[in-house]
Amino acid sequence: MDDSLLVEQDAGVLRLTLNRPDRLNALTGPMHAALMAALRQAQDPAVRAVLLTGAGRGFCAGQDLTEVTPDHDLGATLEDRFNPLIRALRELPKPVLCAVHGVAAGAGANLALACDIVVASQSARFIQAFVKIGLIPDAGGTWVLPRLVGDARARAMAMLGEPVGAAQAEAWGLIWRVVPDEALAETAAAIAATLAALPTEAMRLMKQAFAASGQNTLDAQLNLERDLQRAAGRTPDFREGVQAFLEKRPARFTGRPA
Ligand code: T3D
Repeated sequence: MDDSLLVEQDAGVLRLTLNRPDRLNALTGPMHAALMAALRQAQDPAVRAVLLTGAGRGFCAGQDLTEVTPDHDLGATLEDRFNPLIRALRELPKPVLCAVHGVAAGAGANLALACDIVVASQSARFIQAFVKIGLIPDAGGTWVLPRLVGDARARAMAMLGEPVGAAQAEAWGLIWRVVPDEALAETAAAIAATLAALPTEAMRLMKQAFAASGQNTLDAQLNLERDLQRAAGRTPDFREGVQAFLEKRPARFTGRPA
């Protein structure tokens, strides 16, 4: 049995662990298929958050280069594997947390950056390694990098392919938070548990709003927020949130849609 992706579901969290540690979790065809199947599993209402992580000493070294033969059509790999994966992560109606330790290189870095929240250990590093093998950033890299860190840093990261350490990544806004190496697993599990207990429907609507904000004018975005907030206001979690506030108690969100 192929165990290159470990999938565990517990207490509302679907935990996905890239599991080819001897290859720094470089991504293969079977791993892509397993990731897509897991993201379909994540549509289950019992899943309220996804945690993506890697086994061994690093998060992910991108595409497995041993699969790349001289007659290989790179565009086809993107079309068939990476692009659907990045879209599935972005469009998943649940929050996706990525915990990065060690190296996140090439499409491995951009896989992490496609997630909603990225937490990294102090010794983690992000490398747009593509240029080292004559490629351009893919898996959404040329889209997400300028938006996260600005054009100047995005271009230098892509063109020089130098590692960006976790502290720098946090300071630049590439990722959410850096934690000590020994605290990563615990912190990631705690954030995932928190996400799984929050109003899932509100997070689905937030993801929709953020996805549209890149193209929208302020005016259009205000209209979209109006519509999405109207939908959020119809959920049981909104009613519970207000009720809990008035009763001065913690809210018990169910994640159920309206
Ligand atoms: O069609 C398409 O495929 C298009 C899609 C492209 C998407 C991409 O992701 S392109 C970019 C692919 N990734 C890279 O170019 C990164 C290659 N790896 C490295 O540069 C280095 O491994 C790292 C900087 C990531 C880490 O360096 P280090 O010194 O910590 O580890 P290492 O010794 O290089 O790697 C450990 C093992 O993993 C090693 O195997 P060995 O010698 O112990 O048998 C190494 O060959 C293997 N490995 C690392 N990265 C990959 C890999 N094997 C296959 N593919 C890899 N990407």
